[in-house]
Amino acid sequence: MRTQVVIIGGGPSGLLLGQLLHNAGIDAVILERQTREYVLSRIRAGVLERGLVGLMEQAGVADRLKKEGYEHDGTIMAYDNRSFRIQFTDYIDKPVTVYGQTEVTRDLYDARERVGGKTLFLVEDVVIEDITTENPAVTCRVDGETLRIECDYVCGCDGFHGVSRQAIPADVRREFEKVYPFGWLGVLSDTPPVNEELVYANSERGFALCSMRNENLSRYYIQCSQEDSIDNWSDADFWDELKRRIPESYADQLVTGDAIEKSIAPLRSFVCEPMQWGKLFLCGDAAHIVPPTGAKGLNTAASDVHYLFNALRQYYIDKDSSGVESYSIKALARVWKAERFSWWMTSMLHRFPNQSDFDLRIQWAELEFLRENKSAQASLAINYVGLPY
Ligand code: RFL
Ligand code: PHB
Repeated sequence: MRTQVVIIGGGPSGLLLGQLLHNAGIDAVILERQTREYVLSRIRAGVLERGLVGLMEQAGVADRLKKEGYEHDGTIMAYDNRSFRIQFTDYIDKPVTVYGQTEVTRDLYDARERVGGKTLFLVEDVVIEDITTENPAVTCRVDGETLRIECDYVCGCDGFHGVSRQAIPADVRREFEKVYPFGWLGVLSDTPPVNEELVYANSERGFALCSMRNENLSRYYIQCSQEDSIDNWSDADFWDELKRRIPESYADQLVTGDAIEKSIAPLRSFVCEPMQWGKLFLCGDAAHIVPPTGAKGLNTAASDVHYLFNALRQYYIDKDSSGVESYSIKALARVWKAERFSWWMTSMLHRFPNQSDFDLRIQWAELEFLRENKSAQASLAINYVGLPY
């Protein structure tokens, strides 16, 4: 088989890139290790930057997002049983959109089916071959058969645990990593959100976040230990702990119900440099991970898609290879700023083991400064709604 671009990974990055390429008349095959149903069962991001919404529009898949997404022009920060609001639009003329990653992915799969794009599911043993030559290929096993796909370029959109990153030789690849000494326990429930906007809370019992998907679907998170298991958390225990971590004014309003999903995610910052090697480009979580505190993971994957799509469009349509040559440099410049913001939000809002009284006072002073100071709020707002591409 031959195609122009092989995309490894049918998560949001791979699908969005595939749709943009399709619309530009560039042929791509997507290889996904799981089934579509499995990919759609992963509950992840909920907050979309304007840039991602723009890419969904550009890809022609934003109709439902426009109808069902909620625009938020502010967020609540809470600490010490008090809270304050940051109005993004006081500082930047853009809101964020609350619309689940599951729905983004569903819209992209539906669009891909409509246009008849080739997606292979349940692929195994994906191997990238001859990536530094003019004739790269990807081999894999599907339905017990071995398949070899020759192509011009390979896009590694296969997430943190994928195979693409490993195709960059170890002596070329530089990895930067910070693992945080805690995780997030998340619950999705068929209940109305406790507040119209997200509430990020620093409490002496640890971080908590109140988020949502729609008027009757809430998403809550609490900081937990790295070793914790969802078996240790009954629904009642979760709600009790959440109430202890958010200001009383919110706890009193909290509507509880059965958890329809419960999971624990580790928190990590990670960047791989470079993000390209020969004819291979890394995109999204395959190249970088952020802790979810700043809502930047999916959004940073989207900015990679923007740079990569433009580079490939320039190569195929304008016959100009300058974009494909500079992809890694352009993408990484923005990635590191998202890394910094996510690290800062995480450091300000969580309780760390062995935090001294000094560390706690500094954290408190950071939050006080943010509450009182317009420049500090502007910095949060500009980063949260998303830096320009
Ligand atoms: P994904 O979503 O991991 O998709 C990769 C796909 O590749 C497939 N795959 C392979 N396919 C073929 N062959 C192989 N060898 C393969 N290996 C893997 C996988 O099955 C999968 O389908 O990466 P992608 O597309 O780069 O997307 C990244 C986002 O999923 C991620 O950054 C966000 O979910 C992070 N994130 C958030 N991001 C935000 O922007 N805003 C948020 O509010 C937000 N909240 C979150 C989050 C992530 C969370 N968790 C669970 C880590 C909240 C949480 C709790
Ligand atoms: C979510 O709704 O899942 C969500 C929202 C904001 C974050 C992280 C996750 O910072």
